[in-house]
Amino acid sequence: MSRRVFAMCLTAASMLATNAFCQSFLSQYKGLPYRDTRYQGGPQKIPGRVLCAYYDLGGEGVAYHDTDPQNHGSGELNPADGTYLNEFRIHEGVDTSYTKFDRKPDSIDDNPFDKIVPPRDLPYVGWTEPGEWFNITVDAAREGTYDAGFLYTSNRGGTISIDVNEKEATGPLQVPTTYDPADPVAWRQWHHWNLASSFFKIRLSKGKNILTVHILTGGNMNLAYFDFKQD
Ligand SMILES: [Ca+2]
Ligand SMILES: [Ca+2]
Repeated sequence: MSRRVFAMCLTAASMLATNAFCQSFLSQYKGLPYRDTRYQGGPQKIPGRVLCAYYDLGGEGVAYHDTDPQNHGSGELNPADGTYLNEFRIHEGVDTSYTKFDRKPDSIDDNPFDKIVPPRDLPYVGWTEPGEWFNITVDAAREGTYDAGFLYTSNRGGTISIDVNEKEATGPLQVPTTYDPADPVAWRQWHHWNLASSFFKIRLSKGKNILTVHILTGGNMNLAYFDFKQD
């Protein structure tokens, strides 16, 4: 066998191995696409908007890892009052809240220090710490590379990364800080929303893929959504 043919065989073998690895991960994964009384859309569609707060069902160690089992948003910052938004995923470890408009005396998420005004009543993942992660089952319309915009806040900067089917896909992604010393309200540094366009690109197979969002460094970020479009 010539060296070139041998190299081609090795490449083919490693592609087969990679494919087999993805298939075995997907067949063994116990998490399920998020659903509740309002959202019953199944795996989130790509191209399209993928909400972080709709991370998978399956609990700690399967669908996510969080630093503690409390949800510091639902039921804590947002008191349990029977409403959908205040009790959103209240018994899960991932910490979630939602964008609040028209609040007094200080505006919260519709504030003058937003780089972009986010959608109202949008659930998001907050209270993020290094080492935390969550999975999102998505459904890609076709095989190919997709470009993602990212709606977030980042009080102190930080890095995240994305895996596709348990394989690292992006490496560390620097999240630009949204800290603004001009804001006189200290706690509002957690609410300066920004849209990072073309934040990363990933390659997906047609159909079901599992995205894993890792908080690598920094924390203190609020993660709202990724807008995926075909690259
Ligand atoms: Ca928690
Ligand atoms: Ca957390």
